[in-house]
Amino acid sequence: MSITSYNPADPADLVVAVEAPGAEAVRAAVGRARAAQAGWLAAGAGARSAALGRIAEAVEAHAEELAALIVREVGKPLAEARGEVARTAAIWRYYAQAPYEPSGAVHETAAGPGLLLTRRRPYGVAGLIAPWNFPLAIPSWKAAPALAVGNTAVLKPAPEATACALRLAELTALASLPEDVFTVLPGGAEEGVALVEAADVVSFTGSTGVGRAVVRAATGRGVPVQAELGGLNAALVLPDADVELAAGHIAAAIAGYAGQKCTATSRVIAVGAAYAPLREALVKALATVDDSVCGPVVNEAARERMTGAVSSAVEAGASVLVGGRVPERAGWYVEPTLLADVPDQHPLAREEFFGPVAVLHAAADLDEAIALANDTPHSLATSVHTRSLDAALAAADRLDAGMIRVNAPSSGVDFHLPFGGTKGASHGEREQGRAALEFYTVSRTVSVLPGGGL
Ligand code: UN1
Repeated sequence: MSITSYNPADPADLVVAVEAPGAEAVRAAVGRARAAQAGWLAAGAGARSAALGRIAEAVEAHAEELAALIVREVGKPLAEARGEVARTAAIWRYYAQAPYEPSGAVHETAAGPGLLLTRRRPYGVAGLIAPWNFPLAIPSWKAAPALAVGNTAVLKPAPEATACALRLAELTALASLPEDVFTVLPGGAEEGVALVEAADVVSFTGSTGVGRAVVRAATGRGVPVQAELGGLNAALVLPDADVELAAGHIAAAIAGYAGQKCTATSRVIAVGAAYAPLREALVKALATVDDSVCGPVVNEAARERMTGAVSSAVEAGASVLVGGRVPERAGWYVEPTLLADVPDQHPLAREEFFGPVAVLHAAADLDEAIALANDTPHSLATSVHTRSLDAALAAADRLDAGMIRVNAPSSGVDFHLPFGGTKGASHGEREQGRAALEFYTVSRTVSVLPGGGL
């Protein structure tokens, strides 16, 4: 089987074609990574810190080339692609400091002299499965913390982002990362399954269905696993909000990179008198979104799924406030679209579609808005737009979401803070920030008692 990726803006442009290596090659790569792990850990904090810092420098030195590759391979608009490259360098630089972080604590004994210590140790080989929508940042925010604390890592990228992942591996080699410390193996389902069956700790980002299977497989082996799955994210707009500002943020969260972020907004909930002005401002903002913000969706199947859901919602009684057509041009483009009156149980109101489409709801008051926002199986990021500190704090308290962003788009992530959702959106320990360092290590308790404790 061969793994191919095509340019979403120009589907005739083949970006890369490689033979899928197969399950045996995955097991062999994990074996080499396992053999390399002891040396990588023993090299010490200084060597690991320096290597991660050099990767940050290599990413920065190739920034424009990497941004162009992201644009070509996964259709991300250039400004966002540049942002992702900058974020990628920042992630490696941030985790370059992590090897020097304390790895445990000293405790008092319950009785008598002695030294009680906790010390966090790496598991061995981290198996990483990454999606295509952040083709450098997500592999990096999984790999960098894993490596910082002394694991080695094997990454299986999404087929659609194969070239970006292979380039990242080349840059780590250019940065003199020792061999077999970070391996990229392109592949599909067979390679993914083999990796989950062989790794010592597993981190997955992708669809809910595949993610659940990964969690089951890793848990069945007794291996720690984290999974970032779908998000169905709401934006709440209160009557006191600056409507123009809110509409700008929300339009960016709906249509930025064609809505292909697990943090994108797909449900807009207008409270009371906010409804009419917000609808008008949002229609205007979405109508003026262009290719520099939205771009194509990743492939034909993604476009068919999105446009099919929109027409079925319209057949079920929804009205199109803006967008809704398929542009007549090459590439997998979908118009930024806002719908109203989508029946509650329609898939567009309940499932993640990964397209620049959102549904507008009305709520009588903040309570109803929060109830509507919480009525979803995947709560990742919710934005709240208001000038009232009380309302913002009440919403932050009562919204059932992993991330609550006040007067900001639901998308956009602080790479040094924990990242993840509630309910079906995430499984296991948070990604990013210090949480990731915990995830990739296990605590050991060491008791040192003088004289054998006698
Ligand atoms: C962002 O909003 O900048 O797969 C990042 C995703 C998320 C990352 C979102 N894990 O879309």
